[in-house]
Amino acid sequence: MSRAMTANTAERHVAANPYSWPYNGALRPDNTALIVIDMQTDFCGKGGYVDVMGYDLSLTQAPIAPIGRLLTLLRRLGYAIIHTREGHRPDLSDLPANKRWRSRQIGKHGLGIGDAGPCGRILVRGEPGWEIIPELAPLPGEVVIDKPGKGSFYATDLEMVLRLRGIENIVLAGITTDVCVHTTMRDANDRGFECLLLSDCTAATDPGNHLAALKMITMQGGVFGAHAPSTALIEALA
Ligand code: C5J
Repeated sequence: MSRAMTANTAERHVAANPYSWPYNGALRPDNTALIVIDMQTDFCGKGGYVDVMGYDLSLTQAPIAPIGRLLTLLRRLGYAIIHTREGHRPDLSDLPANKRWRSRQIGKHGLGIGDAGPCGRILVRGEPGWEIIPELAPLPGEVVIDKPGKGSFYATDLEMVLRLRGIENIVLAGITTDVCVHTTMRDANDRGFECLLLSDCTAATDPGNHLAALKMITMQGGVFGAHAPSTALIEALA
């Protein structure tokens, strides 16, 4: 068999928008990681931050089941799984004053980040609301990145973890599409990672924002990468 034929048979592509992802067909467990972003009670659980702000919880809960199915498959196939949690130190020394002020401008009770809510202090590390929901809890050995900002690279060691594992491709899941997921995708793209955002494994607190975030990805030939439903990824891995 020629070298070209060997390379072709090893290629895998996901039917994604706006191109078959990854661009080079090099989709393997040793070079690809799934990052599950901020599936915390504060963003999708009763009494958490999103609930306190008055948004429709069913929106951010919708990705739970598809992410669960994907985790089962990718764990079995040996893909790297990384989880993130947005949150701040209990003394709030890493919480910018403007972030706290803005977080208190919405919702009936004026509660914001750092304040005591139904699930403990909102987005504070160690509090019940800050925990990843039990359905999607990390398994022992899976990396968990604690981040004080929206992007998963800012003030974390995520890039070091990815580089040390030889990761080239990043599959993005989690909430919210238009905030932490998009920021992470953009930052990963700038660092040279090949990114795929899973449209049914992500959600926003506004359905229009979710769709807009997907559309943005498709501009300029895939300006930040590509997006696809998780079924397309599952099919490519079959
Ligand atoms: C937000 C996030 N929306 N995980 N965080 O504040 O998207």
